[in-house]
Amino acid sequence: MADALALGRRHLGLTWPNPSVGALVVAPGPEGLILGRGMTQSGGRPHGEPVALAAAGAAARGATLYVTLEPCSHWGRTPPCADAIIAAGIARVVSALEDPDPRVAGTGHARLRAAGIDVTTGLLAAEAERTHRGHILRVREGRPAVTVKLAMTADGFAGVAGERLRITGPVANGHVHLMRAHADAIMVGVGTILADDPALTVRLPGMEAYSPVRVVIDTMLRTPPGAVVAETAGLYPTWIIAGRDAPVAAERALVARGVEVMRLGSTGTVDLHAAMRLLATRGVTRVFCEGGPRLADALAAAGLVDELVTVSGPRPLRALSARPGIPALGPHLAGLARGGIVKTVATWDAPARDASDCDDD
Ligand code: AOF
Ligand code: ZN
Repeated sequence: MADALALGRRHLGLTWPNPSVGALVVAPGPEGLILGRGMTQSGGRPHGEPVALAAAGAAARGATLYVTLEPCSHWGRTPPCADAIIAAGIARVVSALEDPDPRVAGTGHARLRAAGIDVTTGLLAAEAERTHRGHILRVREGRPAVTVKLAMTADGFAGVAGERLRITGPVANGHVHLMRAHADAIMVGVGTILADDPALTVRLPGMEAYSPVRVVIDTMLRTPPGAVVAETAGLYPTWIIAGRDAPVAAERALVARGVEVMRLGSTGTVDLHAAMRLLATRGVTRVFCEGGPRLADALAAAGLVDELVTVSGPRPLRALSARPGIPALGPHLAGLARGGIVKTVATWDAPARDASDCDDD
């Protein structure tokens, strides 16, 4: 099951609105010979099980299927996975978790049992819940799972107002690109666009297809039409979530670049709960928020942070700027971190040798 989970995690970020499910067909007997591997494919179909069954072919008859989420029992673009498993002659199914999707919700396991298959559930359930957290939250709460990532200096600052700092080096940046790849959407506040003009794409060799949708929270549509995220909206989707009172002319200029502007009814700042609901409606299951610190803390205040990742640079702020810094963790995020509710992953690496080693984001 651990192998099936690892397999499924490889397609996180590609399969939304569907979960990324891993499946292994294993021969009966103590050797545990793997006959077929599968995971949910880009865009969410085919599901993981038929891919693994096809790889195993006729050898699947009498074999065991390990699967990280309950096989579906509903008709989508293809027949239910439960039917494919029965037709392949699988003798035993080991499943990590019941699928909370109301179209499934136990009926997949029941269908397999009714066909005489030996079904075990709950193996590595806690780990499967972590892997499928985006899917579970979208189904149960109508919102995506949210990871907040903040880069910080060795002494805990996110930067200084109006100045662009290179805080982290190439190893940490590679780590961040991998985390981006496994998200469905990258979110930033407009302040980050104005300060850094980031690209917010995945620039790892061979992983370009993993670039997520870019989402900017921008109440008054201050994103310049010349910003990188607007200029490249034709290549990588850019969605800007704005308030009701944002100027129409700004919207037109952004839409002309291929940006999708979504207005929420609220006046004042964007209602982050409403923004998350909107993203879930659009199929987003995993959001990776890269700041800035104000948006990150507002998400924490709204109870919308599931995981906090801090990426530490090697230098203290005074080595980077003489100006007063903005603390990376605002009061609400600091509270979450202290309470241990949120996992903190620290990455530290050597300073970049020169600017070309640094990430432009
Ligand atoms: C599986 N195996 O690999 C995945 C499943 O829109 P559809 O028809 O593709 O169905 C999507 C639902 O199927 C999704 O909400 C989730 O409940 C389940 N995903 N099920 O048996 C898979 N990805
Ligand atoms: Zn299925």
